[in-house]
Amino acid sequence: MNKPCVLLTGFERFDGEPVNPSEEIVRRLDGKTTSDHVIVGAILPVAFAEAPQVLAELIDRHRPALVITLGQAGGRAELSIERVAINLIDARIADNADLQPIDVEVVAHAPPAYYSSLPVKAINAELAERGIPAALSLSAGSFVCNQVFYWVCHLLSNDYPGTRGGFIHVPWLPEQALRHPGQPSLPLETMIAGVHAAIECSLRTGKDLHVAGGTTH
Ligand code: PCA
Repeated sequence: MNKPCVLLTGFERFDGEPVNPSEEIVRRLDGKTTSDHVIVGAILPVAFAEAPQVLAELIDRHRPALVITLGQAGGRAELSIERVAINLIDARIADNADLQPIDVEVVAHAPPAYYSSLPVKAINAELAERGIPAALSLSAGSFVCNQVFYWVCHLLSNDYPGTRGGFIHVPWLPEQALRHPGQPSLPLETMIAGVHAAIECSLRTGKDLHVAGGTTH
């Protein structure tokens, strides 16, 4: 029998960047086995019209036990474990297909938001223990990453209720940050170790930790 799989997605480059760190991480982890699961890596287009379709096909084809989607969040200093996907698209820039939707829903007649079904606090604690910069985040923005995060939650809760999924934003790579003076970055190896640890933690953890992780502002 085939091993169960983890679907790990990244995004292609966008916004004039020479690379997308999420793509680099996925390429390096694709095909690896962890906790008796095979990691299936895939790269999504930074395109509102196509990304949800590509994602839905991947989930339908692979029937993963876990879905972790990654994207670049330039300017953030840590791996950002996203908690909330919102049913809103408000694109600050055009996507790679030159679309710039403003104030439209991700999915019409669907809930305003979903929570990640990953054990976000356990992941955050695990990364802290390993010395990998990580933080919980309450917003994945209102661009293609939030759209894909929302679709992951929407598809899994409606069609695959036994499958957990969520989104992790990753900082720029050091070579990207050189073009953005004063901005933070993380080495690729650190991010790969962090995403790998997040996968293992998600497969191993049942109920998430009950520890404070909120913010006051
Ligand atoms: N980051 C963008 C879209 C693709 C990516 O890697 C975002 O945060 O929406």
